[in-house]
Amino acid sequence: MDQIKIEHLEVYAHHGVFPQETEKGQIFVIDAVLYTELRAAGMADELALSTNYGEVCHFIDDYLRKNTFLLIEAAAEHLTKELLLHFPLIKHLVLEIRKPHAPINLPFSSVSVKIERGWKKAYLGIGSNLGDKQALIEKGIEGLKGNSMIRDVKCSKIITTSPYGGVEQDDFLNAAIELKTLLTPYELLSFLHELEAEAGRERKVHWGPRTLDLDILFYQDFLSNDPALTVPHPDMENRQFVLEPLNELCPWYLNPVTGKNVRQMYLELVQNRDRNDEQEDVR
Ligand code: A4P
Ligand code: MG
Repeated sequence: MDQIKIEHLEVYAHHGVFPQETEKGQIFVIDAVLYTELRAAGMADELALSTNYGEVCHFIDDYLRKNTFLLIEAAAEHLTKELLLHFPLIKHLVLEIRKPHAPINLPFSSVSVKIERGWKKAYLGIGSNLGDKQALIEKGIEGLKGNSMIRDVKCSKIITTSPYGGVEQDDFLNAAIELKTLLTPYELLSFLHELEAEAGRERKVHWGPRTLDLDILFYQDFLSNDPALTVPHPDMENRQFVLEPLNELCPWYLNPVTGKNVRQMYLELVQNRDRNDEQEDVR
């Protein structure tokens, strides 16, 4: 992806673990690489289509002078988050904060931290089969949209589905959601649990009735087989209530584990179901 680079920006600020560092202050040196699309701005010769590097430099200077952190790790973490929230065309960035006058009492040229952060695309499944299902799903989606660390939320059609998994229960409403987020996979999961709790979710029966269920189906290129967070969702290939709405949002999205795209998984599931129905009819 295209880049805008900022090199050796000097900021006089007050970060550090020692009292003299926060009282007296010192020079910090910042390098940043901003990943963004520059084609449109380049073709039109139009600043409004790009990110103004002057504004970014002043934003960094202002933020690091007005806030005080013990660690440059914290300064970098918070600053990258604020930059990604404030400048919408920056997709991800690499930021290095150097401290050439750190109180080490040994000869050295600089110490630094360097981090890379950015917006990640994720797909969720959402479902409800208890209470005012439609209102609960809509409230869940509003909850996602209300989190500043989540943006570009798109929802598929909401469909009615028969219960899957063998528990006798009411029909579900299901949908799939696409979003971009600055939350890590585990932070996203914990936010989804908050939304489920707000919807009055009680965990009584495994695969049983629920006011709101939010599952992470895919999260960028993240792979995990941790039982607390398994991604991609391991049973998605068998679930029409997941694949049908997901197929509406991202038919060509590849499951990184099986190499199959969503459309292929969906068609195979429907074909198997039809074949089984025909065999049942013959018997
Ligand atoms: N967990 C692990 N991986 C994930 C992930 N990718 N996303 C853990 C979200 N959570 C994940 O989930 C149990 C634990 O799974 C969580 O603590 C989390 O850390 P839960 O929501 O508490 O319990 P559950 O929902 O009863 O179990 P499970 O296995 O998550 O069930 P599913 O997969 O959510 O399926 N039929 C229709 N038609 N429509 C439905 O929506 N849903 C289910 C439940 C059954 N049948 C259905 C539907
Ligand atoms: Mg669940």
